[in-house]
Amino acid sequence: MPYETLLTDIADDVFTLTFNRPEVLNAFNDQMAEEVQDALKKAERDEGVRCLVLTGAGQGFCAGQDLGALQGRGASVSFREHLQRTYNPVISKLRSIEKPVIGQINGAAAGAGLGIALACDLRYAAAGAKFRMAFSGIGLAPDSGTSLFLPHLIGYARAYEMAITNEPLLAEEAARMGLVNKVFPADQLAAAVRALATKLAQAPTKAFGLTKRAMNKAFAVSIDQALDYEAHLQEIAGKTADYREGVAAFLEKRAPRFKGK
Ligand code: LHQ
Repeated sequence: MPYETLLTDIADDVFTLTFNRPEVLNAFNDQMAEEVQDALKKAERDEGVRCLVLTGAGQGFCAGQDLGALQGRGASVSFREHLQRTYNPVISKLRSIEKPVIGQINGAAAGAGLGIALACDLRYAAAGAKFRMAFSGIGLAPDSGTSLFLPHLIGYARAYEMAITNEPLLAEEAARMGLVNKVFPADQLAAAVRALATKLAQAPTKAFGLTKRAMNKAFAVSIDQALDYEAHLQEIAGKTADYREGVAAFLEKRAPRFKGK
């Protein structure tokens, strides 16, 4: 398939999607958001796909929004619209696709990239992979489903702590907390995921899809309601001076000076 920001592959009924912007740890630009949506829709429709694997090329899994690309678009961007057009459909699709989705977390997962990792059904991670909320680092509120999935996985206090300290969590600790299913040495991760994915793809995947539907239903707030509410809050956070300062400081590689405004 002719994607510029992704690699895709189908083998043994397993669809593998690899984010492929390794120079920015596979951070998202708009093109990548469009291409991921297209690839997921096709994988959902394709009866020859019975399990999905998401991973990243190079050192990272996905660093969320490409801050350079966003900065280049000036102050007029509506974050609500941005989220509704980019990450929200991706997260929503990952949850509604009735086939198991495995996150092969080869490296850092941050911001919307963490949201994508958490929206997968299972996470197998490379030893040392970093999980970071990242939003508060640039003066923003959580989006991409992180406000819903993270407290469910690790409990409110640890989720809120991760959000406000912005400290990265390493794969080993993430596994102890229940955020990651299993950790592997980096050079064994792909083989472990492949073994699991090929096994799942030959299993009763219709029942697996219904299991996912049932467990989605058990969220007190629906996934789409949570995504809409996040987009509303991010519209507010995106208009603050702290957000502008946070992104400028990141790109200038200096510590931010936040004012709480
Ligand atoms: C990057 C990025 C990046 C560009 C690393 N962009 N270059 C979107 C927009 C609208 C509304 C609000 O919501 C959203 C959703 C979001 O995702 S907002 C959050 C955006 N993401 C971040 O703020 C993450 C920032 N990055 C990090 O925290 C760290 O880089 C992580 C934890 C991902 C990785 O840490 P390290 O392994 O220590 O790598 P590094 O920091 O040295 O980064 C390696 C390179 O990647 C570096 O470039 P360089 O030229 O120096 O090698 C970074 O500048 C670049 N990079 N993230 N998001």
